[in-house]
Amino acid sequence: MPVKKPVVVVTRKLPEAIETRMMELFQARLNHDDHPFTQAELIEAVKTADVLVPTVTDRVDARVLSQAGPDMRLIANFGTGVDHIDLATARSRGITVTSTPGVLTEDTADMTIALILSVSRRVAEGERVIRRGEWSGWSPTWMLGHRIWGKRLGIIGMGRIGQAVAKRARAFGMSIHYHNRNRVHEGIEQELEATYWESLDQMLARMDIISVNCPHTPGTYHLLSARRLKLLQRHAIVVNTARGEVIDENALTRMLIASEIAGAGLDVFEHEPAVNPKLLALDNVVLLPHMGSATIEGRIDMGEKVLINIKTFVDGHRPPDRVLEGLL
Ligand code: 8YV
Repeated sequence: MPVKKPVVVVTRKLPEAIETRMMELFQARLNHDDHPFTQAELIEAVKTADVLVPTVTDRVDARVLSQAGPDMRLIANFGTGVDHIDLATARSRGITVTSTPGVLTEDTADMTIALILSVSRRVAEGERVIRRGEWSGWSPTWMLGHRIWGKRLGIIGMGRIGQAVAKRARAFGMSIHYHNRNRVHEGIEQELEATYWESLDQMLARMDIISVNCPHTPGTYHLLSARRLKLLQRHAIVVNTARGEVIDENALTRMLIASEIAGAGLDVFEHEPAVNPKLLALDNVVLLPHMGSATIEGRIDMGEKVLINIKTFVDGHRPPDRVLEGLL
């Protein structure tokens, strides 16, 4: 007798190859028009499915999870960050949570460097000038940015992505500094010629460029608070490709308006998809709509990871990318 395939609800449209495989392997319910799920749709999904595949646009909170049906055993997140999932409630209900680490490291690091260059060398600003038809010709003292070669880069969060940023930044001639909960292995520090700062405050006060590469957790919420942002030098720039919540966005905006720091490159925001309107008016800011891992190769790799996590789980094995193991 054929075995019943598990019901898998996928909340957003995924690359075609992934969706096809999802249909072959599971009883998959796909989101053909790619609309973001409402809370009601999420509740309906966890009530009826065996597996939920959410993304960063879903708020899988306690209210949703408290209504999970008896078959809901796995949340196979499409993405690395899991701050949109209430892990404590998932744990209490015996639901395993997996993510997709590793496969978006290089793309996100690339985007971090793109933002560092864009802000320092005024790339987006220059492009806007041309599009507005305002370029009247070259001048030796016009549109001057800052050289990144020889600058100090302070990386907050020296995990996979932080290290990938450091490797690239070395090639661009920056010196590497970092703050992390734990000091990284000596060999890695040596390879990156990286300086560890136990005190984030001390590091912030001395850097030219800050890159946020840590996850958003209760411990990193507003890690760059108004007080800490004040420690930055006036010529410093801040780049964030991690999560908006790690920076007090209002405080950052106030400081940019007052020229208390020189610029910012933001791929993520505190209240996505809303962006503080005051940021839109600033020329010294480059804003991207959460595109850090947005490559077709990356999305397919993420999808493959989701498939592997689900398949191993439903086959009775421990999925490779467990964030949380349902212990019930
Ligand atoms: C993803 C991300 O695109 O993986 C993450 O944590 O921030 C993004 O790059 C998104 O989360 C997909 O859910």
